[in-house]
Amino acid sequence: MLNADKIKKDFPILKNLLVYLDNAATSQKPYQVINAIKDYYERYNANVHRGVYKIAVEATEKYEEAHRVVAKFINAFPNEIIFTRNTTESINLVAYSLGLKLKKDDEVVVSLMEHHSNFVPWQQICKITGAKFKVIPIDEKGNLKDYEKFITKNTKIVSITHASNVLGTINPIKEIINLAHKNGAIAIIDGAQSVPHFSVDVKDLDCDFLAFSGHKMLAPMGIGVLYGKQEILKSMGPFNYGGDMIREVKLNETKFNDLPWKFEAGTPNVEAAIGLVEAVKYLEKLGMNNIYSHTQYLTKYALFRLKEIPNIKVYGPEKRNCLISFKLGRLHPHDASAFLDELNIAIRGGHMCAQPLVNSLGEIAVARVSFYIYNTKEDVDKFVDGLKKAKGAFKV
Ligand code: C6P
Repeated sequence: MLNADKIKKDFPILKNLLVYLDNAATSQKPYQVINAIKDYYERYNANVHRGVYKIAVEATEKYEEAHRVVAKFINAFPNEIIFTRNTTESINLVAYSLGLKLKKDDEVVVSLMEHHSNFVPWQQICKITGAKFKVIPIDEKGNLKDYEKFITKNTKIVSITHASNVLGTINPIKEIINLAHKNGAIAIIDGAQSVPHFSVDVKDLDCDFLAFSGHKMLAPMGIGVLYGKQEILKSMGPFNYGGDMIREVKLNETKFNDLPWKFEAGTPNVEAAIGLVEAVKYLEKLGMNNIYSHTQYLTKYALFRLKEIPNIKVYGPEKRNCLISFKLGRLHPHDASAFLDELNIAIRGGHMCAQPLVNSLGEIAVARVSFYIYNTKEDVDKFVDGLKKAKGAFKV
C-alpha cells in the first residue's frame, strides 16, 4: 500500500478535502509538476530546436529529456517516442498515416469496449478506404469474446485497448498482439488506462504502437504519447506538415526530419513535456507495482462495500483495473454524480465516450468511480456512504 495521506499533501487541489474519484478522466497534479512548469515560464521560456541562446538551449534540452524519460518508462528508444496532444491524436496519427493505405478486403479489428478515440478513427478510415471494420464482442462478464476468430489473414490492423475505461477489463493484450503478428497485422494498443496504473513494457509486449495521455498520469493536459517501433515509423509518411518536421525544403521538394521530429510538426507543448518528466519521475519513485497494489486494494474494498447496497448493478469482471462503473436502480448517473458533488465527492456519470459499449449494456449512461495514488480507504467509505444517502434521497 502507498501512504496516500502523505501523497495527498503533494496535491494542492486535494487540500479542500475533495474526494476525487474521477481519475480515469484525468488525474490531479502534484506540486512537483506544477512547480516545474512555473520554473520553465519564470526562468527559461523559449521555443525549442531553434534558438542558440542559453534559455533556448535549456528549453530544448528539457524537451528532449522528456523523450528519454518517457522512453525509459515504457522500455523504448527515445526516437520511438512521439509527443502528440493526447491518446486520441496518437491513434489518429496512425490511422491517417497507415490506415489510409488500406485497400478493399483488408480488415481492421477493434473491440466493442473501445473508447471512441480508438473506434471512430478506424470506423471512418474503413469507410474512406473500403476496408472491413470488424468489432470483437464482449461476453456477459465484460471480457473479449472469441477474439481469435476475428483476426485473420486479411487483418492488417488490430487496435485494442489494454484496459477498458468502463468495465475495467484488462485485456489479454500479449496474446492479441501475438495473434495479430502471426497473421501479418500491425498491433496498436490504447494504453490510456494502463500506462498510468501498472508497468507497461513495449519490448515485452512487442506491440507496434502504444498510445497514452500525460494528463491521466499526473502530467498536464495537452501532451500525449505515441510509441512506435522505429522501423515502422521510418517507413511511414508524416501526419502533419510544417515547421520542425523537415530536414531540407526546396521549391519543389522536402526532405523530412529524423524520428521522432518527423511526426512533431510545429511548436510543441514544451511546458507539458516538462511537466510530464516530473510526473513520470513521481510515479517511478512510488513504483508502478506499488501503485497497482494500492489501487487494486481500493478497488477490491469498494467492490466489497458496494455489495451493502441493494439494487446496485456493477459492470465488468471481478478481476479488473482500478475503476468501477455501476447503476443504482433507476437513479440517473448524473443525479448520483450531482448528489455526491454536494458532499464534495467527484465521480463521473455518462456514456464514458464508449457509446457502443454502454449501449450494449442496455444503458445510455453509467456512473463510475476510478482510483489513483492519493485515494484512501476513507475516500471509498465516504463514496459508499454518500451513495447510500443518494439511494435514500431519491428513493431508488
Ligand atoms: N477516457 C474517461 O473518462 P484523451 O481524451 O485523448 O486523453 O484519451 C482518450 C481515451 C482513450 N482511450 C481510453 C481507454 C480512455 O479512457 C480515454 C479517455 C476518459 O474515461 C475521458 S472520456
